[in-house]
Amino acid sequence: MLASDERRVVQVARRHVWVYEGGRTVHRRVRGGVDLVVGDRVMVDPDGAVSRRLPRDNVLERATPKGRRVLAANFDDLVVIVAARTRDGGEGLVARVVAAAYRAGAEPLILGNKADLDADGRLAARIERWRRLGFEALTASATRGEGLDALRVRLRGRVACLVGASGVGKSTLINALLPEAGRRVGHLGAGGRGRHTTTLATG
Ligand SMILES: Nc1nc2c(ncn2[C@@H]2O[C@H](COP(=O)(O)OP(=O)(O)OP(=O)(O)O)[C@@H](O)[C@H]2O)c(=O)[nH]1
Ligand SMILES: [Mg+2]
Repeated sequence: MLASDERRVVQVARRHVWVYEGGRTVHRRVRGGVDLVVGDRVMVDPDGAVSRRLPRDNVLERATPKGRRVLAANFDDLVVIVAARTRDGGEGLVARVVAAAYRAGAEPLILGNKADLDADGRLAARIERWRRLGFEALTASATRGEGLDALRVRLRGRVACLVGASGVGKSTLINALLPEAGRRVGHLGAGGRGRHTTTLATG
């Protein structure tokens, strides 16, 4: 929950942010020295500028040659998306994101998308393997709408951070889950080479 003068950052670009307030996304300037990521809770001054970041409950970090970089903050669920017939980072990426979720004190959720392309059952077998290991893992088809009801129920009222390789269907999923997503979703290019992107959705 946010206090009345608190806002949630859904998108960041240098000294500008977009914050979710009153049911829509509003552009705000950021005062110098305030470093923001998607998910940050901020205070807005009477003149409309963002002047202060509230303490972060948790963060998603990425190791870079220059040290650790914060990618997102204040999320309940960290969802790692893989997909049938897609270069998706494999089980190594899933394991890294699950570990990051535990570090952040967030719930990891593994989502196998493009189930409609899974004629050979490879995706289903991967998801089943994670389930047998005790992890929460679901399958879906963002384009066909399969599995989305379960996902909606699971994420309702929570803040989810979606992570996955380019092309696994993050944007398609968000658009299917939150048709009004333009107002509630921030996208963040998270890889040095843009290989992964991070999306934060507030439900
Ligand atoms: N067959 C099938 N195609 C899908 C599904 N979900 C997404 N796609 C397709 O996969 C492609 C990539 O989807 P995006 O939603 O753009 O993927 P993304 O993860 O947002 O990719 P980046 O923004 O590059 O990180 C698009 O052509 C989608 O239509 C699905 O469930 N089934
Ligand atoms: Mg996308």
